[in-house]
Amino acid sequence: IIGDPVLLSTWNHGIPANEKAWQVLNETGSIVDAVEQGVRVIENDPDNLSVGLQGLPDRDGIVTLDASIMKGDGSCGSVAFVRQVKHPISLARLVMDETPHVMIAGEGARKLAAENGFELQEEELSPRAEEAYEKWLEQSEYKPVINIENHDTIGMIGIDGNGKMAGSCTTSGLAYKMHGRVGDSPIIGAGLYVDDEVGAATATGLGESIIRICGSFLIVELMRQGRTPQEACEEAVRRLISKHDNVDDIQAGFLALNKDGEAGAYAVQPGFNYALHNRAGNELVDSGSMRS
Ligand code: SD4
Repeated sequence: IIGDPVLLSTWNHGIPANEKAWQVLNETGSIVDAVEQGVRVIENDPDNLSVGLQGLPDRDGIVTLDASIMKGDGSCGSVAFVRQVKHPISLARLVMDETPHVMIAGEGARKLAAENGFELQEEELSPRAEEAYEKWLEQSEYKPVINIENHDTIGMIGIDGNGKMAGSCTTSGLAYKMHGRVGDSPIIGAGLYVDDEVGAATATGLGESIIRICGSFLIVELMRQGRTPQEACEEAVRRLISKHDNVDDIQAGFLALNKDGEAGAYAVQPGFNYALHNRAGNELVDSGSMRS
């Protein structure tokens, strides 16, 4: 035994996701099963407007999902711009475990799901998404509102008691995005990165800003060079801000966990929180931010 298990998940819904993941880790001993099953709870949550098929649609009124999963040995899988698949995280797992590829997108991902017995849903907006979309159509203006429209992607990273790490990330992406837009969540190194030798990181917020700096990979590499998880997250936020003329309308938040089970978190704007589960319990923590 190297240490105690730790799970970190983005936002309030990190609490139920961690709860499930902790239970799965206890039952199966598998950290990758834990992070997959944990975020599935949120993919199933009818109230979540940023994860799963009940999420907000793109500007054409279509819900398209992105997800990724990674193990600390470097294995990874992801799906992007996929329609109708209820559990994209499990499809990402299938890409990792059963195909020679890392990333499958669009119609190919939906076909892969259908061929492997995944539940596909009729394309229909959830009542809450429908209502929000109708309202958006009145102006059809794309102005992301930080911490409201772009809130609630779930990213989870964890370590088991033997030093094995894994992470997962799943989202319906930015509300009212252009059809075909892919965010950071399914891009290995942007929305998620895990390396057993060092640690893990995941991201939430404006995907475009996270992709620019390879946010999650950057954080893991900074930890490799000796930064604490907290220092690494703060440096990533600094880097992100330095690549934009103006971050007034940009929110992005990062979570990091090192192989000693130490956690860190930081965001551009106030309002980012996460759930941390260890042997002591499962609690919500407010992250610090560069802006006040
Ligand atoms: C994206 N990063 O598609 C996602 C959105 C998000 O909380 O994190 N929402 O850009």
